[in-house]
Amino acid sequence: MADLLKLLLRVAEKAANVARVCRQEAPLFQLLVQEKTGVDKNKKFVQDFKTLADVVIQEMIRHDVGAQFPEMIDHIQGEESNKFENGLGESVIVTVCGTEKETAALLATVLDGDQTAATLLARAIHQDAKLTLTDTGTDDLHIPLSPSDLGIWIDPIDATSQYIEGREEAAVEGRLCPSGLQCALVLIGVYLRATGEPVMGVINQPFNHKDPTGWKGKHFWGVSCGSVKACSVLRPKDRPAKTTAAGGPGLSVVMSSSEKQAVKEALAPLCGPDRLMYASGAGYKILCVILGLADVYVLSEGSTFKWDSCGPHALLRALGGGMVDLKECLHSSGSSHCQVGHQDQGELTYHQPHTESTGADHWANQGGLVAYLNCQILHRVIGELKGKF
Ligand code: 2IP
Ligand code: CA
Ligand code: CA
Repeated sequence: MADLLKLLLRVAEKAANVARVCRQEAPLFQLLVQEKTGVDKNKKFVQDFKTLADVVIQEMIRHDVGAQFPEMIDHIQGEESNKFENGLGESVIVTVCGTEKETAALLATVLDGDQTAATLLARAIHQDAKLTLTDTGTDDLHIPLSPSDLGIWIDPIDATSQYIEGREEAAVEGRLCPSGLQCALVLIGVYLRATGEPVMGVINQPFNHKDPTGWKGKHFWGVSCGSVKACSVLRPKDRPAKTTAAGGPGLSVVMSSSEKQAVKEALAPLCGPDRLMYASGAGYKILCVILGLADVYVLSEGSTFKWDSCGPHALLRALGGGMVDLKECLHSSGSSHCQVGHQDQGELTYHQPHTESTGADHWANQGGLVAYLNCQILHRVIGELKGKF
């Protein structure tokens, strides 16, 4: 299934191109922003936005993966619904058509007849992403998976609010970006339909850094399938010291700025000075753990969803870490998670909805989560949080 990984890297790069094109054209970007309503609304935000870019990206990924792996087409899910309402109140189903021209014509109906915008978008969707996979080593990978056993979760753009706001913050080497365009990510995760285990993940950061020709992106991938573990990011033990947060005084923890005060206070004593950090974007915070910019990401609420965590979770597992349901860990006795044979206790899974919930909450990570690379650190954090909130 190295072919699937390569395809996901390509479609994620295409998605990043679409995200960049939409931001480059200010009037186009204004046009694309629509307010979310109804049960799909993420309760966390008073104003949550849905962009046509989101919908278009998700449909493009579904289209491209379905074309190459027809066994997967009914098992590709994402955050967005492909129903879009235009300025005239008409409902349009957004799909990727056979040709660029047809897609442009369909998009024009969503964009109230704006041909320029529709043509620009359709071009980005139908363009073949030229991604040089030099750092990947994907050619030698033999991944023992069959498409008919797999499902996919897509978050076409995570940290939409940062994407829409579009602040251009200068990144500091070795430090995370608390907010800004860097926090916006394309997330694609592959899981086993039978067990819900995440086995492959791709993260594309469309706005990694800016050079004189514009914003440049970066991609990351990981595979964790039985004994096959591979990742584009170095394993923690192979990383040069100083480039990571690990090893300094105290732990480093990244959280949402809206995290409960009781959780912040409980974790502060574990952390070194300035190492209780805040950043936007659920996916970005997990990426910070993957890259060693933080030891753990702790979230006490059910405000993330399967599409936020599936892809990055696969990278954590590829590096020997994981992502657990916080509530489940707080209520379980002992520390069996690190012991042989119990590695998967409390790990998030991706195949079962919460049937009692409605709308997006169907697929929420309801018990909150902890993302980690080092199991001992996970235990210290869980131990510290027990009984505190
Ligand atoms: C959001 C986004 C938010 C995050 C929230 C996610 O996804 O990642 O940034 O909140 O949990 O559901 P926070 O930044 O406080 O962690 P989206 O942008 O796709 O709606
Ligand atoms: Ca998200
Ligand atoms: Ca999103």
